[in-house]
Amino acid sequence: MMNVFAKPLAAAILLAMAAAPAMAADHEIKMLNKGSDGEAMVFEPSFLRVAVGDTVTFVPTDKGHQVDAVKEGLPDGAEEFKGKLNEKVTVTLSVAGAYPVKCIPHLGLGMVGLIVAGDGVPANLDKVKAIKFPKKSQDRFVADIAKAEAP
Ligand SMILES: [Cu+2]
Repeated sequence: MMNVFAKPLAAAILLAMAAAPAMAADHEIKMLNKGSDGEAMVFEPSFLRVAVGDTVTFVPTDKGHQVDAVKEGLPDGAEEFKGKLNEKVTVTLSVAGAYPVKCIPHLGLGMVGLIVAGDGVPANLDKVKAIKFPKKSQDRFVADIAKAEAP
């Protein structure tokens, strides 16, 4: 008698566990005057791939930085975000795609980054590639885009 009920119950529990979404993770990106590679004015890491639904926290480890989404490059339907100077900002990446970011005070010094939510080549990558930054930022951004294109 026990087995008649236990088996479907066990199956139901397994199914529920498989269907439950994985716990969303939080990832940290530091805003630094000097990166661990010796480069000045960086998001570290400047490229990051996360799961859709994860959060990313931009930490003002050094003073004088902020983070802005580069809105013209965001995935369709993604929420724009804009941090104040020295503000810690947490963003939920609920839409799959690439999220370009910049630090306004240091845009001329190369302080940009790219976060990809989801697997594969992001659907909005052409939009991201169309963004034009000052040279130092553009050079770093192109390197980040190459990482976004890698599986
Ligand atoms: Cu900065």
